[in-house]
Amino acid sequence: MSSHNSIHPLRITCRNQIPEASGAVIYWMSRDQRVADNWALLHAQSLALERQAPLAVVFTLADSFLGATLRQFGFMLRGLAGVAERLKELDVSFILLRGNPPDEICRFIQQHNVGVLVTDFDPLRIKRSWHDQVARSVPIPCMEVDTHNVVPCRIASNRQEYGAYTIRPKIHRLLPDFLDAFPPVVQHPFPWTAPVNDFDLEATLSSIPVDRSVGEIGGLTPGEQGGRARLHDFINNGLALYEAERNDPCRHGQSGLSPWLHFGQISAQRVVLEVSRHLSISSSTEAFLEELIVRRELADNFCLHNSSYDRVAGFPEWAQRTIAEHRHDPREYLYSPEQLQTAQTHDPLWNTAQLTMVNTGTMHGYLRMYWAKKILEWSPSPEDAMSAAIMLNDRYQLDGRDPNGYAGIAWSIGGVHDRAWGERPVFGKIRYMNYKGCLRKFNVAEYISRHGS
Ligand code: FAD
Ligand code: FO1
Repeated sequence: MSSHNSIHPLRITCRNQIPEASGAVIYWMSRDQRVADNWALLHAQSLALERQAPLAVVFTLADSFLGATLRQFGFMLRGLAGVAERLKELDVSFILLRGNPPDEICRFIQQHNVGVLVTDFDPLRIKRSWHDQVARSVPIPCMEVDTHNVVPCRIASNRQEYGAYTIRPKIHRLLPDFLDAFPPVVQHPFPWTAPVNDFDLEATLSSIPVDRSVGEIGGLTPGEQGGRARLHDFINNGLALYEAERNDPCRHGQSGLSPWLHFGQISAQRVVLEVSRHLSISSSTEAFLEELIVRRELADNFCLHNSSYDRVAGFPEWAQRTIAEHRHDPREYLYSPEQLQTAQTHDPLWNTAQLTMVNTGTMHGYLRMYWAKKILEWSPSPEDAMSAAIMLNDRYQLDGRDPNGYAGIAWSIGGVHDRAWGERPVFGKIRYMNYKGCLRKFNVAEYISRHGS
């Protein structure tokens, strides 16, 4: 087999039963915004080479996307500018369409002689509705490739998993089959004939009608290059300390890779291949791979198999019951989403974490749990807590609007992937976290003095 057919067939899902038609191949890029290590792009190119057809990558820029602001659109578009440049060097056209994504893709396929559509897997509701609409509207085969997960989400499990402990053995058993090396994208010999406008980053950035009150984060390099640099810095300076320091918000013990992973600007499989290469499997490496592979793929499994992944209805039975029993418990403190957004609570640690997220676009993983659990405690209802936590998370986090976020918030507020704990007011049997617990875990005063506004 030529190297271009080396994609594992179980990464590919046919989204409609239409036989192949002649014409160009397009990869409708969305979740995995990178050229290197991208199985969807590699599959699209192998189809185009077999058919001796042109290949184009099409990105549909939605005018609004789950409340994203300039902060996230800026990071994404700057990364896409690098993708466009790299593709041009490979004689693969990059086409940016504006408007409602599924409508624009259908129109594009009608206007151009396109024979096959390849998309990248995404379990989010909005993306599945885009893909469903297109698959049933166009007269050509539509294929979905899971290039976000090491073990494809649809293969790891065919149902919602209870927790890391149930999906872990399934993933570990399949991992060796899917930890294969990536072939390169090659110079494409069949040029796209229709005229293509070059991607104009500044014009696009200044013309998108997004909320500009949440500004871009300086000091980060968006795109594939920035992701690779972050990875190598983490491997050289952070990996060995990961296990010891990852839960201490006063240390920089985490990798900081989530923005690049969220936008697919770096492949999780590439991270696994690189990390496993650099260190004999130490307990720190194992702890990191547990988060990167098992926890992350558990989040995709949750969003794929639970249509209420962002609602109280998505919580497990035991959590629904305990929430109902404690729905009318008196709340000692109550805060509106506006008071939370502006960090007007009585808790200096929570306020510091909130303001850190507002100002830097990120929050330490340990504090995200504490942050969300306090929103449950200080909101009038679990429904209010879910909408406030999701709104704030997706408005300010650079890595927001991600299955990891919906799963992380549902874990914190609704016990998803967790078990029942000792019963207490408001939380019921949902795992409780409090200030005193943080004092035991890390130097709260140091965190507040270092990060406080
Ligand atoms: P590292 O610890 O270096 O981990 C590396 C990668 O592994 C992460 O980038 C991520 O892809 C994955 N990972 C790590 N921890 C988790 C986890 N608990 N669940 C799933 N994947 C994980 N993650 C997001 O990507 N976007 C979000 O919007 C988001 N919101 C969260 C909200 C709450 C309330 C909670 C409890 C967690 C949330 N997480 C979210 C998960 C996790 O906190 C972040 O992925 C992590 O802190 C990102 O920092 P890092 O890349 O340095 O992580
Ligand atoms: N995907 C798109 O195909 N088009 C967009 O315009 C778009 C905007 C966007 C903004 C913020 C953000 O966090 C994600 C965005 N995505 C967009 C989707 C993203 O690539 C991922 O598919 C999901 O957010 C994660 O599953």
